[in-house]
Amino acid sequence: MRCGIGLGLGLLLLVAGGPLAADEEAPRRPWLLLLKTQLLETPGGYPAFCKAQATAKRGALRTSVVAKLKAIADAEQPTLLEALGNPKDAQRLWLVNGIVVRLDAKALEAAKAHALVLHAYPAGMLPAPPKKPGRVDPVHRRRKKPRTWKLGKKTVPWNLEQLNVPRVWKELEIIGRGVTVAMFDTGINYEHEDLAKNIWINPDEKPNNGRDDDKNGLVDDYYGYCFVQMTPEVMDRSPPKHGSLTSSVVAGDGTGGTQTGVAPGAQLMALRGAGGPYNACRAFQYALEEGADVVNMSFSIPNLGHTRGLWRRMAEHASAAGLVLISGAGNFGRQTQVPVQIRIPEGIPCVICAGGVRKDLSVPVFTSKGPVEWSGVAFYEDHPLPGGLIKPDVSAFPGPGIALIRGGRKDGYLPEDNKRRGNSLSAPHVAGVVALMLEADPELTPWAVKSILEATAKDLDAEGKDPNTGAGLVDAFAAVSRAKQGPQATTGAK
Ligand SMILES: [Ca+2]
Ligand SMILES: [Ca+2]
Ligand SMILES: [Ca+2]
Repeated sequence: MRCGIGLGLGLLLLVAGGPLAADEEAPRRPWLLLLKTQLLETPGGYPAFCKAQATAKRGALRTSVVAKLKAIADAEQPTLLEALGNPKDAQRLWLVNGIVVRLDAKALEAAKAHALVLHAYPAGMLPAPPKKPGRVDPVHRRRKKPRTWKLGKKTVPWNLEQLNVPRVWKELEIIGRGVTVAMFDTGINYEHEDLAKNIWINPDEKPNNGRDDDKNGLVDDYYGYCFVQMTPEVMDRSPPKHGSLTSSVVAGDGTGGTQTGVAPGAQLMALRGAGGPYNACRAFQYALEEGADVVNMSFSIPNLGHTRGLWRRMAEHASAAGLVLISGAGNFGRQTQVPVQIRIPEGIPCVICAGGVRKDLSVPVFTSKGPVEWSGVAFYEDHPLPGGLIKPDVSAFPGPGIALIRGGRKDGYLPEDNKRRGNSLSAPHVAGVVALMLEADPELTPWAVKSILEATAKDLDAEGKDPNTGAGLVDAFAAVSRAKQGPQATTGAK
């Protein structure tokens, strides 16, 4: 045990009033201790915040909410850490007011009894700091001029046509300029010719010099960061190259001849992560501090129990700070029952959940259906069954037959009749459309974005928002046109 004695002893002294022998053999696991004071009351805090901030500007919200979150963390965490004996491996978080520490069963019980601890959640994997930072290779230069892009003679695939994307490029001359979409995924093939010009570069970090030039706590984080191995290398090397495929749907620019991306002028920030809440919290914090506007999360985690509530709190705080969160509905229509087909993060109210329809607009069996249930989860009892919370929110295309780059370094596209399918591909279509909307109005709040997407979608299936297709098929041209009118245009939205 690395520092169990001090930690266990400190807690027991505090809680039980006298020292007890720490169990040297008991396994210690990482726990996220959520502290008492949080930004938003649950569950009504987030909707109330959105209502109060109906016409707020996203840029100003980012600054003020992040400052507030950090102030809340600074006010309470030192006291709890001291009570825990200031463990060396403790990690402080600010997106939620929480600390992560390794605790054995006895120390965990003592921690839960502390007056400052609201709840204890399993924190997931806690990566060790690397012995030496990885390298990113090759290194693209920062672009000095604004992004230009023309459709020219590129092939436009059916999925972009049906979402009404080309009209946005041609008639509104909007391509996602100035918008950063963080891909919380397996990394990005930043060498592919269709992605290379759209890779986000950390403006204050020099690559491969072994130093944390921008003092954000991470060494050489040039294109983003890998929160699994704590290295700056985010190249998507191993099959299935999931992050490269989803990235191409967001912002592939068609350099090789086929237009794969909805927003060919947007930038892609690479956040490699695995789904534990500690990892996710670090990734969200990075996205917020480094100026990402959107986070695409093409993953889906089942059976989280009360930890669903921790994900929801993280998402609501990130959204309040102006980050638009998007996830696919999942592919569990066959194996799983409603209300747990749609999981985490896509089942969170503020996360825009993209369902999937076929080219003929019918709903495939594999697409996960709503509603989802929010009850029996610590702090969240607001959407009990039978009604639950209607998800998905909107629909896009999960394939097959989506135009995609190959995952390899410079090897063009998958064939037109490729069989890749899954709502991992629905989500980045929506993320791309949001990037277009945010070029039209960078100040739109996440709740205005969601509201506009739903209000302008083409209704499918049962009339109105339904648990198979949400508010319907995303209409990029209608959504971006509405976005250009500003947040007032969302009044009366579904
Ligand atoms: Ca850095
Ligand atoms: Ca550096
Ligand atoms: Ca409908």
